[in-house]
Amino acid sequence: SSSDMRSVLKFLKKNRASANTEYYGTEKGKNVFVIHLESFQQFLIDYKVDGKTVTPNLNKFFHNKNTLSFDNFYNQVGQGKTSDAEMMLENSLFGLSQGSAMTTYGTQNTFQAAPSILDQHGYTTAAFHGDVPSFWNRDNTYKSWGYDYFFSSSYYKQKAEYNVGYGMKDKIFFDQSAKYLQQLPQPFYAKLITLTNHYPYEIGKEDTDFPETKTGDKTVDSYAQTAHYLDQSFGELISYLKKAGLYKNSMFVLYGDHYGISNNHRPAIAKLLGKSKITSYDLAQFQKVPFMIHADGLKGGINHTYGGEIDVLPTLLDLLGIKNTTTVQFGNDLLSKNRKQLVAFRNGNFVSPKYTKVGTTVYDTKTGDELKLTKQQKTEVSALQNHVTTELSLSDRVIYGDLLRFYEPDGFEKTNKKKYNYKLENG
Ligand code: GP9
Ligand code: MN
Repeated sequence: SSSDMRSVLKFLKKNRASANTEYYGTEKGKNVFVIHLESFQQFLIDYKVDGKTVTPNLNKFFHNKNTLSFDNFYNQVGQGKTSDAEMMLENSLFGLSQGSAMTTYGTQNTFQAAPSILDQHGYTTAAFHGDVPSFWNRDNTYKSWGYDYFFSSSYYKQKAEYNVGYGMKDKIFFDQSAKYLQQLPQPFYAKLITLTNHYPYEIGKEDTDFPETKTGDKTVDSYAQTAHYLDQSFGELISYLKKAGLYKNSMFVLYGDHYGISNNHRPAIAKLLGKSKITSYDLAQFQKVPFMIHADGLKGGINHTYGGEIDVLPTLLDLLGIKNTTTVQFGNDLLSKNRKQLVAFRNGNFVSPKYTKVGTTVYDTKTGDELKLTKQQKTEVSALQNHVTTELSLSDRVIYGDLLRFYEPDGFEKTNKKKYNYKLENG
């Protein structure tokens, strides 16, 4: 009801971190590229297999002086995997504790999503993905989010050898996306969702000369190969964009959506990380994914703030100088100096700079040691737990109750889903 909406707004207002004046609006008016690195984990950055670098292009990006690189950034997805990541990134709402919010609520609900917000600030918005449009109910959800365009598999020239796994190979996908990107009116917001680095990490001999890892776990060992392929694809995309004159006037946002190697592979994870055994603490830390923002002239560096996917939207809007204090967002600007550094996982576990909580066990985040809590520590941990539980349940209420239909903030117009049609006119 609308009174539920009031409790949500009260919570958000109390917890809102202020923007960092050093960064606010510095990227105003630039094109925005959001590059979704499928199943890509942070440990791959600067990682080597048999002395060979897995991701040379992404590493270079990570260490570039104009890239803000976050090294304590966690994925927060649940069962909705990619779709949960998309929900968090573009709405700053959590996925649900079960299933996928895009699938169940994407068609009907009212949203205050990134594409709608940016559209109202003069942006053209487009999503690109080399799979069928119905996967994760994207075709309907993107209308609710206000995407002007959705380029899915039928927009791309197809050949049998262009596909592997779920859809188009990333190199072919980026190559063909480049020609659409060049035609988009600027400024634009373009999200490109890659696919090749997806379980079961299939890749043909013709597409890789990179060595497998040697954990002996079949589902794990080709992961570095598809990650390497994704890295090469990214390198190619950047060179297309430079050629097309789209590089300098754009802000690039790169993120890994979720883990590639699940918790069922502890012995293999131990081998990859060079550890003798893997604890629940290690598995929680293994949920780190890359988050990088690059733009010409941006003051970059490696940033150690603790955050996650829920925090992306306010961060981007602040960089673009777009007011976002009235729209509903559960995250907080990663560049803010007074943000609460607390990362909620969908199951209620969490990580803060001091504590990593998994089930009922609490670890010291710095050392990984299991803690026997003092009275003082107990109080701190339960305050954090309380915050996590509250934000997850309030976000759930927004989605279950479609609460955003009751709230029209200043400076934001309700999305008109009927305006959008992603069907190709002639087949
Ligand atoms: C398919 C894709 C995969 O279109 O985005 O989603 P995932 O299995 O990673 O959730
Ligand atoms: Mn995914």
